[in-house]
Amino acid sequence: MKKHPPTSFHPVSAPDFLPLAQLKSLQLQRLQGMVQRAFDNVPLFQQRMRERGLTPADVRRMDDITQLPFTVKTDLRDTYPFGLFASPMKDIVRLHASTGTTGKPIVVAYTKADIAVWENVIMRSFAACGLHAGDIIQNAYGYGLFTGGLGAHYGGEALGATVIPISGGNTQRQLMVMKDFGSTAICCTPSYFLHIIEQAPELGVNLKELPLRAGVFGAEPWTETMRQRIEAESGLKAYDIYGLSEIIGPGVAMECQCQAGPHIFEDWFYPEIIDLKTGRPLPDGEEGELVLTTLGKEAMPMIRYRTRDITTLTSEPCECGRTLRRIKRIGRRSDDMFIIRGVNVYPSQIETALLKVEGTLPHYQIILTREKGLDEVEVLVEVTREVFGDTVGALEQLERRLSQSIETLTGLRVNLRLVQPQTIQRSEGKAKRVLDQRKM
Ligand code: DLL
Repeated sequence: MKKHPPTSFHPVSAPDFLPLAQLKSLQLQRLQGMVQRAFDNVPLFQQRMRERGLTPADVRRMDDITQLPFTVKTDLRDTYPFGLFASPMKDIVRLHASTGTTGKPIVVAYTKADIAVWENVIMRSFAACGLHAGDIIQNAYGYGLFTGGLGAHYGGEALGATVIPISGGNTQRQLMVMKDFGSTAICCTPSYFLHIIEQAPELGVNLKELPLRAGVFGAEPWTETMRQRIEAESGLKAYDIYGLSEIIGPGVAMECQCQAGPHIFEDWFYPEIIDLKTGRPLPDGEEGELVLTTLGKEAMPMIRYRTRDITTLTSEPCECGRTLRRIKRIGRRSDDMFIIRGVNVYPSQIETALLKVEGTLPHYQIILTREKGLDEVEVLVEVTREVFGDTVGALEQLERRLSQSIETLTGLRVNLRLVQPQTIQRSEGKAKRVLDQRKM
């Protein structure tokens, strides 16, 4: 294994260590400004506040946030494209958009000050995992309307690191650049890095011999076992970065070198956890939906945005000394659960079950079909080249072990099919795990 430097401190990280009383008073001051701004400039927000008999003056303490109305994804769609903007276009210097699978994209906007906040949280994200000036960051998040590429880019430069804006895809070139330019860090989705790992030997690259020491992985759910697999096979340390376009993009939360769950940059993004059904706030330590409020966004303030991401917030101290609370890695969204024959299943549970068994990569895809009114679930799993060369008996045995593992974890009997390496389509960005053919 490669040597990793001890936990380092970078001055840009100072706000990560604010004494709690100071952090809380900063949050309140910023929240009050934000609510006023949204009230004055966003008709939908003002209308919802009035319906509740509220004015910005009613936000006196941080707890008052629970009285404020939620914002949901459909609000962005219904006011497409610019209806939630709180700044005139002359002050907006950047637009990004997230497409999603159905309907219109959602559009998000940034003023110069918003871009500065974004740069700040990305610098703090990189610093948190031990990167600094002198590091060479290969940024393989997609550049364009997706927030990943440009988001990570400017924070990397501001930190003084060398950023390679390679964007996603072209794995052969990724590996060549990684080797020839001596990249010390890579930013991409964990599923795409898995693909890089798999291609490396074929292109004569031994990742463990390269200077690469940190992976900044996010934009999609991944599991702890996936982290272990990635680290064992590449020799780098894999860190979880979380974010979403509606709030800013990547950099809402990031793991420190303790790798114990992402710290939320709470001085800019205020987190709450709510009960999925009732919408009531839950105490730290309980699982629910993450709700985020931007505390400094000018162009598009988001008040109590329901992310649909399921997690737990913890205020337990982290060994790194940061006072920022952490979230548990986000393994699922409230809207990616599928129900098969009455059993609720999340793709992350299938991933965990597959990873318990050796011999898979694990590239997998879940296909849902309906035959004569009965739901069926088929799980395609790619096996390694070595395993695929095994006897039919050995493959059947592996198939049985995998479906048993899924059944034990989810209670669901699935049709499991082992497929040859390279059969499941690779994504340069977010992996598409579930193909629901029932709706078609
Ligand atoms: O994915 C921003 C991003 C870019 C984050 C690069 C990290 C790295 P969206 O396209 O708007 O923005 O998708 C946001 O992706 O609500 C989560 O469901 C999921 N997601 C993002 N990061 C993680 C993560 C970007 N670390 C949606 N773990 C979010 C699990 C994640 N899910």
